[in-house]
Amino acid sequence: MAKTASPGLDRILTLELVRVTERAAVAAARLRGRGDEKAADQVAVDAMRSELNRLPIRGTVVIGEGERDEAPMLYIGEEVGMGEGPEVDIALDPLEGTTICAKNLPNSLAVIAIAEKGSLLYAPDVYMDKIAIGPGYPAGVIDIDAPAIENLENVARAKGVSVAEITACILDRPRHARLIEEVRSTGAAIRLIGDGDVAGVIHTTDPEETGIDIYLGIGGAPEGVLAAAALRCIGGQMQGRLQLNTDEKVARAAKMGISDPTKVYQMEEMARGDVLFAATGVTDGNLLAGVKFSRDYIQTHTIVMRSSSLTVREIKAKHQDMDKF
Ligand code: VTB
Repeated sequence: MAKTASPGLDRILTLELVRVTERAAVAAARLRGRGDEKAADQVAVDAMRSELNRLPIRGTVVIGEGERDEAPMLYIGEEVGMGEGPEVDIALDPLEGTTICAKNLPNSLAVIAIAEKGSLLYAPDVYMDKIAIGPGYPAGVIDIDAPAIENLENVARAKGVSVAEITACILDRPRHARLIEEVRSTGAAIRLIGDGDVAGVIHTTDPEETGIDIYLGIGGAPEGVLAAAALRCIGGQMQGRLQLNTDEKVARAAKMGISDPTKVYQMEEMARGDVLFAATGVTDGNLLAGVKFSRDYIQTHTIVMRSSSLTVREIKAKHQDMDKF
């Protein structure tokens, strides 16, 4: 009988990913609000790694905790998984928003994306300029090279509202002073976030729920690839440009195969082919609830999705085998 194999990654992996981010999120959540970013990150890394190593994959971390010499675990190039099964690229951030978690503020997440080998942008840990919107817009509404005013006007027009009804999400950083001024001059509103721009980009996919229409500004490049992977699965548009503003950064990027330091990457160039993405809330957020600890169980809230089918699942899980966490 003919096999009805689905193209791309084995879809069974989709649900397996949930366990990976759930476990990292629970570990980090135990350290919410303790003011210790490093400790929260470390427990999330340990938990994610041990769960990843139970997956039937031959995985390579391509976006991880850092270069091999600066990250003892989940470093870029580390091989994870059981060592059998498909060869995959992995982008991960066991605790996206370490400071948010340490302060117990909204929207810290445990996130992971898996793609076929060679399908994710091998981005160095530098900054990336980003622009993103959610699904439902015609192609070409955003352009990273256009002034923010133009992008906001185009998004408002396509949405059928005035610019004053648009909200942009921007990282609260001194480097964004001019951008913030420009956006405000249009009458648009801004959600200034302290950290967590993976969540910021994902939030553009559900403006009614999150109040965010567009993501703008400069954040981490690894977070850019993770956000692009997520948008590939929900739909939306995103562009990114690495900020390779020193010779040293240009050289580092070149080592990772990036020959044009000023290239604008489209979402599909940052995460190609079949992509799986999962995120579990660590602290409460606009789209995902944080981990809840009660006497008899631990509750987690995860979003898990796959680009080839554009299926988005939300999984609320009650874990009663608490000693395992
Ligand atoms: C953002 C944010 C992350 O890094 O990417 C940011 O989303 C960029 O770096 O949560 P700066 O903090 O230097 O601006 C994080 O804050 C941490 O990785």
